[in-house]
Amino acid sequence: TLVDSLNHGELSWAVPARFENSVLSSTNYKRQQAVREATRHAWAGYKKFAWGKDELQPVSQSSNLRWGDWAITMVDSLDTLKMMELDDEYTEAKEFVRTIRFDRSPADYKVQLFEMTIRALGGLLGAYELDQDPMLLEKARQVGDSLAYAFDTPTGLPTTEVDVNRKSKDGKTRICIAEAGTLQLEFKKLAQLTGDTKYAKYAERANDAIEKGQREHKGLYPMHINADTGLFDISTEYTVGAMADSFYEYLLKQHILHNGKEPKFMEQYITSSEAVKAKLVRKSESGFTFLGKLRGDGSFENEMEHLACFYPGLLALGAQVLDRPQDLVLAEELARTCYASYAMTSTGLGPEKFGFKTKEELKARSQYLRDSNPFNDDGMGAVFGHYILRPETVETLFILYRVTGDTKYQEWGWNIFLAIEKHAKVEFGYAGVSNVYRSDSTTNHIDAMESFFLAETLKYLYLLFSPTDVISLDEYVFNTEAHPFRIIK
Ligand code: DMJ
Repeated sequence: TLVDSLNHGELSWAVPARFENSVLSSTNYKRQQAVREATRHAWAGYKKFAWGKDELQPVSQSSNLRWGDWAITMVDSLDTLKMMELDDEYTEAKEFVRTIRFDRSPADYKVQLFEMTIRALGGLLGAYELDQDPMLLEKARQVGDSLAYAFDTPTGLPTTEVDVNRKSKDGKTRICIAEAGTLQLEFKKLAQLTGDTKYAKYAERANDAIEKGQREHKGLYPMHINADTGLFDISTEYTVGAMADSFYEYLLKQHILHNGKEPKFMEQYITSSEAVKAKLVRKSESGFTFLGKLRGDGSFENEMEHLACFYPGLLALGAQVLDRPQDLVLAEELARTCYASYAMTSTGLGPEKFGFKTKEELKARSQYLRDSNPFNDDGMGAVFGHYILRPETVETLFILYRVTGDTKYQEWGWNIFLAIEKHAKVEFGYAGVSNVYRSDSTTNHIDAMESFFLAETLKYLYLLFSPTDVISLDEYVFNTEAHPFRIIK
């Protein structure tokens, strides 16, 4: 295979002239190209069995319309294809996107505001930033207009869904904070690029409503808020994992997007990161620093979600932008833990959720639990053992590499890429893995290739091996789906 050849040094891509004087070594160039080949393979599977549909189902070699029939894998992949100079693939994708009407849902589904903001609106804006084709911005505006019905609430916080065909909000008004706080980058960028301030107002009203909500812990936000009343549901949990994650991310990233011109976001980010450090960071008995969950009853869960592995990258970015060296120390410790969650398994892939046990707890476990749920000598083991091609750990490795220049992050990323090639690659595309401890079977696949695999996982891996001026962090900020937005200077 390609990767075997690479490991044995058999492939001899010539390093192109434009990279000759860069810090890109030939090893990095080969690795970067291997990721590009993987992207081509994922795309070819999508093209063959899911062209124009939302997602490829690579095991059954079929497709789905899970997101409302907006060809979401294609829209989410545009800037990845562009960045990797997969020109034929990019051109054919763009021609198809030109035909999509984002003012309706052909499948007549209610579309999810959060997902379509980060994937569809974010994807079109990211591609527009790299390409400047007005068609892409027009499509982004169409998505923005369709999603905007969700903001028709007394507080300006959105509902969870939109009925695009009936032009109305839909779904629940008890929303999670990730839904409330992961639209600001996209709608503000749309406002800047179109010159239409109404889009920025949607973002600001949602920000204001969150700020007004009463909270128990300074800097930490309960998981749910009510879009009708603006009240937080204070009985819920506190986490930087599922349902909360990108809310925290966008505090810092709004500050970056505006090039530091809106200091309130910096203050909110600093307050939140201090609270996260005080309340959610713990160290395991064997010395692994991790991010757990504070439950409503005040107890603490010694488990970390794969999703929370974006947080070390966020801390590293904040450390650089806001000159907070202590945050970088913590970011590196947490990144080591996230990487260890991959390295501990027999596939080299990281589980959806992992946890820590003390020596005492390990001893007390029954034989059944020991067999079915392995924990290693460090007391670390999977809680949910599947891997669905998620990006957060490689995202963190990419940012840490850019911030520190430490090549260990490239080595870790390469090991993860090799594990993906070995265990997630199928004949047409890539599939999730149902048990990261099972390396022996071909029946170990989940029949889904999520669009974030192309949008994020492969993109961050590619950038990890690229020269640092390819999508420089001085010029761009990534939305939570890895779409690059130019910093507004
Ligand atoms: C992506 O859609 C985004 O990264 C989001 O912030 C979290 N979930 C997935 C990837 O795991």
